[in-house]
Amino acid sequence: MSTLNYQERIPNNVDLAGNRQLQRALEHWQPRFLNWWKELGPERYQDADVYLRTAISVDENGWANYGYVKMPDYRWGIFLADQERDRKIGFGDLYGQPVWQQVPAEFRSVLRRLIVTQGDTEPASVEQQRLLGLTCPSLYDLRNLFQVNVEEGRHLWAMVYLLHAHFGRDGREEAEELLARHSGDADKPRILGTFNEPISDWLSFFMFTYFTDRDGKYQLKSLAESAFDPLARSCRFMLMEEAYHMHVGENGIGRIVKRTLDVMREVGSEDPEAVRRAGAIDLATIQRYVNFWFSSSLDLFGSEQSSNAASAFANGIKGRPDETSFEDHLALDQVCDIEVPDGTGGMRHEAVPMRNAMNEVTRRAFIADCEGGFIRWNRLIQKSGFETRLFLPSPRFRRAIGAWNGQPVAPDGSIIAREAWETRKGGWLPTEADGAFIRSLMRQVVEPGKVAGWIAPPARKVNHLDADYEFVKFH
Ligand code: BYC
Repeated sequence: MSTLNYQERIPNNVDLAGNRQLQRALEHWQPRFLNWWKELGPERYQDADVYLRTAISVDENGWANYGYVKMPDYRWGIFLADQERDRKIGFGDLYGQPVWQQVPAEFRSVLRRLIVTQGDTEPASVEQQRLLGLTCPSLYDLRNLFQVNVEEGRHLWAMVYLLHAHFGRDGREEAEELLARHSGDADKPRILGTFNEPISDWLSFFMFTYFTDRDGKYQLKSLAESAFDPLARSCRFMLMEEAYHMHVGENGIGRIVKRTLDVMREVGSEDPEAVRRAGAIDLATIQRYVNFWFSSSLDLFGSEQSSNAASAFANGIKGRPDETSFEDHLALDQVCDIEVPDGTGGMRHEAVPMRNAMNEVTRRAFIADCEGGFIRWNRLIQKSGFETRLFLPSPRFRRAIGAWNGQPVAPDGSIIAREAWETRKGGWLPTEADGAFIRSLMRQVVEPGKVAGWIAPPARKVNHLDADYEFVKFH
């Protein structure tokens, strides 16, 4: 197992010291990253001591340690999962051939595009979340936010390393651009839609970490299958950090639901107004936020039919998540049944060659994975004796990419008239009034052990420490 070298300016397990040119290039990029972090990273708390985990090994057992760190001093580094000896390409036309340690010239531009797209999401999410610390519901949540943020920063490092090490001058230019585009910027926005949406409240943050970080999980799983071994190894290690981000989302939503149910019992009603008057978030509003973030995250998988996805699969560049669980790694003779609008207000089925449907295959795995939280939250609601259930809307609802782009579809999947969509969408998606109400709840709570009134106290510990621990020390 390779050790992580923390003696160097850039911690790494890639023997950076053995390649002076690359080391110098990355040391040149490092201060730019830090400037970006100070300017567009978490607002106000750069001097605070935050109880953070830092990777110390790439081994799944005991890979991190915990301690107080000022965020700008976090040891962002370059960590790749250990190399698998004699690893072979696991899918596509090149199945069974040795994986690549260098980028083949013919796949250079497509690999660069994927790495840049992946890399672009990481700083984007930090930018989206930069003001949340000012309204955190507890110190525990503040720490979790910062943990997620520093790790997204490290994931950016992972992609920047690949660009610098394998793509020469273009790679260095792309690395600069990753710090030049900004979430929501009118002139230089982030590449993918969801990463330009504002995350200005904690309900959105938990939805984002539940749904959008889970897109991250599935994209990273697909890239972890890549024949380009340094990319596969980078993604394998990123997945270990990513798991916690989704946990933050699931736990956060679960705690909100729990608090809402307590209030519903207190006021003896499911009535949204009554729940809001008592300072909690009604289930109908939670459902509207689910509808928004789930549909936005579905778009991140690309179109159901994609020649990009087909050639990425054929060429061994991007596989399916958990490729080994499939029997047929060539996927040449199979088809995937997809639903498309029939052009007359109805729907028809289309059989798409499997390779062209790889985005849809990945999206379906993501959707199935999203169900878990809903089973748990609905169990809580049921136990409390209430009728409402939270649910995932139809994948056809509010899509902006693919066959259902711009189609008027209700959350239950039925195709409706455009006028009906316009009049009813306020009941399905967060309205301005919802936003104003949620913002009115967002008041900072930073006394150890105290929690805002709209969310239940955390039940989970951080590294064996109880929720009333002083996770962030201000100065
Ligand atoms: N918004 O053939 P198509 C994460 C573009 S999240 C805007 O349908 P393709 C994280 C697409 O780029 C994971 N544009 O799809 C989470 C293409 O443009 P070009 C991020 C979009 O190419 C939380 C065109 O439409 N990682 O890690 O097979 C916090 C036609 O595309 C969108 C990745 O995404 C959209 N939603 O697949 C922090 C992995 N969707 O090239 C981090 C790398 C599609 O024609 N990316 N387009 O100009 C990919 O694998 C692919 O680029 C995509 C699209 C899956 C995104």
